[in-house]
Amino acid sequence: MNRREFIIAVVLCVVCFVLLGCGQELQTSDAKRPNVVIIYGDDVGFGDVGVYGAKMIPTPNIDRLANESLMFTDGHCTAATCSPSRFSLLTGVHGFRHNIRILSPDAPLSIPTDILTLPKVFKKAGYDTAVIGKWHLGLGEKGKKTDWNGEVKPGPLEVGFDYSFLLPATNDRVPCVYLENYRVVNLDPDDPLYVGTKKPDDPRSTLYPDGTETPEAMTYYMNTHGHNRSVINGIGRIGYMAGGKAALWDDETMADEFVKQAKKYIKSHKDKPFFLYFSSQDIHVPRAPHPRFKGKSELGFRGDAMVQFDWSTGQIMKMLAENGLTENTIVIFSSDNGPVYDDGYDDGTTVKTSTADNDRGHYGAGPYRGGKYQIYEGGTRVPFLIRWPGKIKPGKSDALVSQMDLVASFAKLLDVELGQDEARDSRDNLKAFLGEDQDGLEYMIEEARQLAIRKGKWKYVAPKKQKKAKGKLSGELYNLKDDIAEKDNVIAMYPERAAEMAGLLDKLVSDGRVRQ
Ligand code: NG6
Ligand code: CA
Repeated sequence: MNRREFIIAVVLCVVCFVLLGCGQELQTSDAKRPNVVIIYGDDVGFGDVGVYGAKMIPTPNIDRLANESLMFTDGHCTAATCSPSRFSLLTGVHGFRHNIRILSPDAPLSIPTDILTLPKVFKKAGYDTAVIGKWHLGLGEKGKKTDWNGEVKPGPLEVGFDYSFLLPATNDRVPCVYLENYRVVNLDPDDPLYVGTKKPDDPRSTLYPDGTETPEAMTYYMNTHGHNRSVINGIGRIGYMAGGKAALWDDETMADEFVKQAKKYIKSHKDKPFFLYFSSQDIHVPRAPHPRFKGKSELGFRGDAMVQFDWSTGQIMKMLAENGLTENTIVIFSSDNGPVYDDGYDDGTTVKTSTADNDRGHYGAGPYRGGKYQIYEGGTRVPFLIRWPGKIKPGKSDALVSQMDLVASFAKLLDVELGQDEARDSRDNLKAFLGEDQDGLEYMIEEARQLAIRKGKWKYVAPKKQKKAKGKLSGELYNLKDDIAEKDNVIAMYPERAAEMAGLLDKLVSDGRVRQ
């Protein structure tokens, strides 16, 4: 080899070395960036899943997922109703700080577009992000009428998602159409869509029966108190809608539609890290499972909808496997709030969520008190599973964990820096999520129409409005270690403990942040 050849050989070696090195670095950073899929149920209670105690609803797919997951027994959504709960899941900020209540059908986008969100954390780490399913966080600009016939925005795409395929509000609210990114799917411009709380009168649009005037239009099943405005597909809904006939969803194939969309998304993103927030409408009212699930539980529509949700979960797991993504995907399974009985729809559900008045042997909230809307454990303690093959050892964890902390914990996992004022109620609880810490949070706020705080074995429930009569503290105090069903309010026995808990809650509220 002459000198020139020698130099070329050395240069080639260096180039190869650098290229190989870079390749390796890319590989390691990709391995450090697992896909993340959140499979989210609507109103699925702690006791609605087989592994958590359900006997009358078969959930083989979720049970299989649970056997491969870390299964939390004290895992919480952030509030006992949907909009505040999802707001916090996606922002890491308590709903009460932004006055988030259950949103109306035509509510504007509730998440400020200039704050950090869970999908934005993923975007910062180079992920592609998508939401498929229920949204219920509002769409459109505050103070402006949303143009359902044009571009519906701002929405998910303004808060960090690259793609969205939505059920805009809830399945018991208008509009009963799907929204893909900014557009209503299959909308006929000659049949303009109206969405609102007042009766529509545009003569160009299809009108739907008003259930308060023509209850006989509600042929699917009868419904009452506020659910009987626009009757669509034989089911009364909250709010008024006109037009959009060609775009109407079919309630019985909604699960199939979301699964189909998720399948498409996973397949087309299998070569790049992605975050998919798969948000099922099951098992929220009106429960209208596909006929193939009818009678598959012993509990009527509610149980059958849960069987359908179990099927959806199984389909997602299958899609991941078929695309070779099982190993490098974190799957989180949970729910947005605790269980509820018929919620205004006469759907024959005979299951009550309170442990006191159950009459068929199914406990939607498992051994816990209350359910959806309520401050007791049944309101926010929900099924919570995390699977990450090879990284998270399957088993059970009693650590206290909250969906609130996913923002900060994923930021930690993905080396994304959190500003001091970003996601300020979200704490890094990664070790508990990975099964490396058996205790989890030292304390945690629970949110319903009132607030509560958990710390160790104690739970203090603040009254809806703090009444400090003659210096005496009101509210409730429970010792969850001895009394998981919150039957005995022991505030009179432990006034100092209650005062300490109330003080901590007050401080966290007035500080405007939970993360220190
Ligand atoms: C309530 C509805 C209920 C449900 C809930 C929202 C009535 C009487 N009840 O106001 O049916 O839609 O809002 O549920 O209108 S959630 O899971 O999205 O929070
Ligand atoms: Ca819900």
